[in-house]
Amino acid sequence: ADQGLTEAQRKKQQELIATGSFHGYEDPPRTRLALDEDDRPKISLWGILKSMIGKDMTKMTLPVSFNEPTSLLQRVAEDMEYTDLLDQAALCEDSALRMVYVAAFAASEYSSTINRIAKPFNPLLGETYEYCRPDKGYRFLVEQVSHHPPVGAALAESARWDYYGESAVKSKFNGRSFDINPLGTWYLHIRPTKGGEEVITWKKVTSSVVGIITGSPVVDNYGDMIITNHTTGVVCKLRFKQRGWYGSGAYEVIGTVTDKAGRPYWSVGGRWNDKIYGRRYQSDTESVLVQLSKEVEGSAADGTLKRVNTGLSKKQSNISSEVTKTLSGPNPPFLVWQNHPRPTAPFNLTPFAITLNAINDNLRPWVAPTDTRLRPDQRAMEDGKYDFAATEKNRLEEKQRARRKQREMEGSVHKPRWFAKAKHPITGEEYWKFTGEYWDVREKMGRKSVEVMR
Ligand code: CLR
Repeated sequence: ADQGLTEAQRKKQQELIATGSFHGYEDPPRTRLALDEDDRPKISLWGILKSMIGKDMTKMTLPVSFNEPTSLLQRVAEDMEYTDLLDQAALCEDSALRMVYVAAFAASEYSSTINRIAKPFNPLLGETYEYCRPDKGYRFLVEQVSHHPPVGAALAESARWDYYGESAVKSKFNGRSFDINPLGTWYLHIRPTKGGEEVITWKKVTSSVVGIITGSPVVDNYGDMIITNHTTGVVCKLRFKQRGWYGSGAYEVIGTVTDKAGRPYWSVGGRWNDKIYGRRYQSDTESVLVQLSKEVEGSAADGTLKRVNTGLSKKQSNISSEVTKTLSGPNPPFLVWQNHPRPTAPFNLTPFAITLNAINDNLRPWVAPTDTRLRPDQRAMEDGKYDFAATEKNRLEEKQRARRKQREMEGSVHKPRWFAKAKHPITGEEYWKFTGEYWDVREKMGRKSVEVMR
């Protein structure tokens, strides 16, 4: 599998394999939950939230039926759904074009928020979550390093890239909308097929639950995202439009990629719930790409690409002259990203999210005792045992409180197990540095368990 890999890429891949990261992941990812349908009681969000104006999420006690059977740590892992884009980014020879794929990746992270009006489980302090995909060639780890405020430290690694950062959110219900402001910086190291490693950073935009009072809540994601390549000076300014009245502008994202001198090279545009296109920069270009994502339909990603490039589409009759002109003109747009299909599923989970909490006899001996997969409350929720989920959730949170009291009495502080604070060599910001131990310890402990358990 390491054919065509550069020296640096091969070295990383060897490291992933040598540390046994993929042990336990022999079975294909899960495709469905035990439950066919979640029969959670439908309670009005406004009915329960109206007494919580001004509160943040950690201070809200909500009935467990407002939860979904994922944890915030697993929601971070959901960023991994479209890592193919990062592999493609590494293949680009030109740093500016590479940015188009990175921008699409940064936007693709929001596609999973569609129809997910539910509260993920708040991770316990010290809780971890690992997720490996031998078929995609990456491993992922996240640890809850602080409880108040809640902070997760994450790192994903693969032959062609590393992705890491801090998942810390400030949330507040202001009476109309429930706003979630991510604080941390996300880092991407790309090892391109040609040229040296490049370091790229960005911060996530605001997520907001709107339409609470009218009884049709939806998640909106909006704001300006600046994606900076610190190595080459390439920048992408990506704007997530805020949803307007009657849903105008919903999901729209547009951006321009500039080089280190500020010259525009590429345009990016589309909708984060559907498709994103790229195109050589032209002054008129971004709104056309958004229009394109609305008018040109297609199913298979490359199928669409072909149709778009030749200007042919099933829905051609509905295509505006503006888009037709773009398709047949110079610098035709190309499809960069397309959302995976979303079949109906319990809790409206995406097919990718369904894979996250799976555990089987192959994996059980390898995961850390702190892994989210072992949380009984979340497992009960996933199986539709909501009352048991609620009592177990209470029990675990009480235990956590007792541990905190104990620490306070002893005057000790919790120390994260797998990450440590450090100053970032490139941005100068404080960040969570992986201490490098997790996978080695996992391999050692896992081997022991396998010996005992089989
Ligand atoms: C958005 C993508 C970011 C990581 C992230 C962090 C917090 C998540 C948010 C995402 C999506 C929306 C979210 C939020 C926490 C709470 C909120 C799940 C995944 C839900 C919709 C709030 C539900 C409201 C309750 C009162 C029921 O990279």
